[in-house]
Amino acid sequence: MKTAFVTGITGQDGAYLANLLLEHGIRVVGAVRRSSSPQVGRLEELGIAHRVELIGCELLEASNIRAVLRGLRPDVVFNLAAQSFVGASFEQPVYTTHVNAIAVAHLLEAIRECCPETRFYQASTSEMFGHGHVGAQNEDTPFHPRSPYAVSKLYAHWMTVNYREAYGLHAASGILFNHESPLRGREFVTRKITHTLAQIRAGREEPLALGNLDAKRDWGYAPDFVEGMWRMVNHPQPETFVLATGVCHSVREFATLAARCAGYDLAWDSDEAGECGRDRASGRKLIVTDPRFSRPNDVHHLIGDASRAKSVLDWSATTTFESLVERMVSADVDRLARGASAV
Ligand code: NAP
Ligand code: F7E
Repeated sequence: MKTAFVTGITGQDGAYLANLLLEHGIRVVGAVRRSSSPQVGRLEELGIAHRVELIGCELLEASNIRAVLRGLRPDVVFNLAAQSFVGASFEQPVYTTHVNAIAVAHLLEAIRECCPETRFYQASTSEMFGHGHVGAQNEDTPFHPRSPYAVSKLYAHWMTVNYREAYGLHAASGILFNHESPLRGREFVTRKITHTLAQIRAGREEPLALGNLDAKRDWGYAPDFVEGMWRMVNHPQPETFVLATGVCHSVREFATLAARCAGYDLAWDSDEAGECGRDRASGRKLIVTDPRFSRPNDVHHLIGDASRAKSVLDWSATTTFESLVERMVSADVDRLARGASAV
């Protein structure tokens, strides 16, 4: 492979994937949407902003995608761009559908027409499984999406499978469980917790407000997961793979451990305002619950079974939950100490 075209390059996975591709000696061209100043903070934090070529490409504009692919003829397209926040998809279901679903149809059509040899990776998600499953979810688990985000991603997943089956495109779909890192967006619960606790440690008085503390997720480390994407596009057959750690924890457990890493021993109790987490030493309320951060529908429990990725791709997650939380807290504490702006 010589040239990779990556949509969503400015996001968490886009930055780590670009880094990995560059390490493999691949030319990385990233799609950015129209803006007077693209968000290159993550690429800068990894020290690769100057090595990545950015190109304007509007994913809702079929002619724009075709023109870019015709000019570039990439060996592989990684479609990572998305309105990726599940909570926002309840407020903006149609916009989410356009970006996460319709744009994928445009991309697949453009590849079929302009460069059918190009390999394609679609960023699918464990959210497609939704709820109601006993045991861990794998490639054979039925889908039951519980948000406009999950529904839009399910459309894109099936389109990817269809273009593989109908036209023989090398179109892979990675069903990835939650993966986090110091470059995770600050609205997602893990980073919201680590960033806010670091701020509290540095003097913030306002407590951290969270929604559903009982939700459980299978949280892995993003750099492990982009390695899995790379292996999928290099696998001779285009297939669907689940990537996960196989271990799950609740939001409450994540927050408790993150607080410990930030120097607080949390005790949970409830008062008239709801459940809260207090620092045992001072009695100070560090975490409160706020219904504004709950969703009309939540997915309560997700845990993945990545044994197929292990046996076919020799992929497995290498970073433990404890090490992930520790890394995220120390990165946020360190950024604040240095006065660096948070990505
Ligand atoms: P992220 O940090 O939210 O990044 C999303 C990327 O999509 C950003 O580069 C963003 O560009 C771009 N984007 C958003 N709306 C767009 C639009 N209308 N047009 C063009 N680009 C747009 O997401 P991530 O965590 O890296 O996830 C990457 C992909 O994997 C997403 O498709 C996500 O749905 C999927 N996924 C993520 C996880 C996870 O746990 N992280 C798990 C499963 C699947 P701007 O910088 O311009 O906003
Ligand atoms: O929520 C609960 C929330 O927003 C995790 C995206 O990358 O992973 C991500 O989706 C859980 C949910 O991630 C707050 O209700 C409690 O149950 O961090 P999240 P997500 O919804 O799992 C999947 C795999 C993707 O594909 C998505 O693109 O935490 N929760 N309190 C909260 N969540 C947020 N954001 N904020 C809270 O205050």
